[in-house]
Amino acid sequence: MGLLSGKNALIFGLANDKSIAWGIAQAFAREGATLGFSYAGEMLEKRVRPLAAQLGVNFVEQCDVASDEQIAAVAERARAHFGEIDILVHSIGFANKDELQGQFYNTSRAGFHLAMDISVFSFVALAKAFQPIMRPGGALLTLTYYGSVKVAPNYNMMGVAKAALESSTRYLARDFGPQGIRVNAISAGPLRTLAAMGVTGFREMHKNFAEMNPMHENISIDDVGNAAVYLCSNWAAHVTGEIHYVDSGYNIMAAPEPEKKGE
Ligand code: NAD
Ligand code: 0WE
Repeated sequence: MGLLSGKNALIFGLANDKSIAWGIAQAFAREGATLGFSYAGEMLEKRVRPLAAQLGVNFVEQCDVASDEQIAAVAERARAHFGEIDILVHSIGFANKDELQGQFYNTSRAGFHLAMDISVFSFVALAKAFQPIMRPGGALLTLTYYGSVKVAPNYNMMGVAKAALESSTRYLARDFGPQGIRVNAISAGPLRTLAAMGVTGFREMHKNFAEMNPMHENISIDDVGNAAVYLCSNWAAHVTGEIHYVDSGYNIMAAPEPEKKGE
């Protein structure tokens, strides 16, 4: 018996085998969940289909979360296919590249709106669309980053969006509490995913992260997957509205270790 046996889980944000969504999908499959995937656009279909086949997933639907119609359509298809859903994972974030470098004050009105729409409102909109088919005892989960709390150079607009996402997690937890549905977020350390590639200074940030954290180790998408299993399982009953760090303890440190003599 897996920790998620008998549960239907829908995962949004699968792009390729480096995606955090893929780490979560593999861990959920191992724990006996029945899975469904949703991906952003046609360009990704050729990557997502083979991954779905690998785990025997036969619900694979396109949904651009910028569209109310596509969100309504995927919820309707999920109802027809699964009847009810126990777990919904939101692993989606996007800002224009221009908003992820230089001065934060240069963020454009349109860029601000886009990042908030795709990275924050989409979680609220999915929660609303799936609310009628969420089973009591179920869970919603999203992915965030520490740049919401402290300034991460160049993360800029996404930091502001993640702060709003974390707050949305708490407000949704209040809304869904009476229905017996929990809402949480995982704040993951830096991972070499598609969304991190081409980001100014990412390599160095990844290296500094390992040097700064108490465990001196980077994290993996499997680490995030295993934490997601816990948060979405019955073992986390009554854990809701939480921001759960999977970051080798990076967020607890106020200063790096002093250099030892001879180093
Ligand atoms: P990823 O590129 O694999 O995943 C991001 C996903 O967002 C992609 O699948 C992309 O298709 C999807 N997406 C973008 N616009 C969309 C739209 N309009 N409609 C539907 N889907 C859309 O990268 P990832 O690192 O796995 O990112 C997943 C989540 O994890 C994001 O919220 C990201 O902010 C967060 N996160 C990432 C890191 C990291 O270092 N990589 C750390 C902490 C949190
Ligand atoms: O949340 C993220 C990724 C966010 C992201 C990345 C991109 C790059 C490509 C959102 N939108 C886009 N749009 C693109 O066109 N992370 C936590 C990873 C990340 O991104 C950074 C980071 C880290 C860490 C951007 C700047 C600085 C640090």
